[in-house]
Amino acid sequence: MLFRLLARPLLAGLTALWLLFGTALPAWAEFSLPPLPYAATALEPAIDATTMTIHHDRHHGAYVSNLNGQIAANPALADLSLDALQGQISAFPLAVRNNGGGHWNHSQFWAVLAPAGQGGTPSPELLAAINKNFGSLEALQTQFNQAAAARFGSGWAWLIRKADGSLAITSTANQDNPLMDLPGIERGVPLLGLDVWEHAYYLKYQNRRPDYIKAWWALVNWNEVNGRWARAGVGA
Ligand code: MN3
Repeated sequence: MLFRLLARPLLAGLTALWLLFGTALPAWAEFSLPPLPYAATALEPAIDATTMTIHHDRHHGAYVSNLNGQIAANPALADLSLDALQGQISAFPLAVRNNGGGHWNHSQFWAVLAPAGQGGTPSPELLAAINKNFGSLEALQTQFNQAAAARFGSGWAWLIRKADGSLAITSTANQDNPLMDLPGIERGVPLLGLDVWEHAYYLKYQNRRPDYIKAWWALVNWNEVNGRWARAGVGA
């Protein structure tokens, strides 16, 4: 009699727990789209609000949902952070590489930008490294712009900190990035990455990629880049 009295609430309790954890567990492991850290209009006029909204909500949003769509077929994804995934990307199929890279790259892209005049300047430590490796900030920008303009088709230009502590400029195709363990990629910790996919600029600049690159420099969030530089050497 006692068992019969307890059985029903016990079963109900277990069912509730199963509903709670059984459905919540996959959700914890999923990747999520970070909100823009500023209004979509905040980077105007260099980057217009329509481009920002479509780029963030639809393009970045699609990388996140497509990456989550790969978890069932690649359960190891559920145990990896987005950062850790990049360094193990060669173990996964192309869809994970494209969408996992797209998610990482765009998450950094929003973070390294700020409204014009609000991004600060390179820290004395970073500027010393820039001067040592490139001669000047202007020389870095010239080399970066060349890498961004010369990337054929879709991809990214990057300022990276290499394992030996030096700075370098490199570029990657599609949604690859310098963290990926792939042949042909110059590896390092990305400090600043520029999206040169046409979806990043075409509405306003059409085929004038160099004009977009030039305008973009005014939006660089050096405060964020300084932090990435400071953290990149830790434990290296
Ligand atoms: Mn993009």
